[in-house]
Amino acid sequence: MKTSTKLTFALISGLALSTAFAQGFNMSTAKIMDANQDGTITKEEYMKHSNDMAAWTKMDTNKDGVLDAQEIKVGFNDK
Ligand SMILES: [Ca+2]
Ligand SMILES: [Ca+2]
Repeated sequence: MKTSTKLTFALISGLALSTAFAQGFNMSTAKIMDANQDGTITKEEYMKHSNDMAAWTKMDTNKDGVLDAQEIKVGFNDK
């Protein structure tokens, strides 16, 4: 019980941190950034709307140079 509470707290802290990095980003932003609407955001698509590469690096968790659906979901923190 204690461990899972700790884990939940860590997850929430992690989310809060990523929100701070990607401030103002949400799923609408993601849809606008995804210029060719293939469900992923390439670095080129991203850079047309933001030069916050620290946020990019944080969101591209598998470091393949593309934000896939899962990374977008986490990074853009839809609410
Ligand atoms: Ca795209
Ligand atoms: Ca990626």
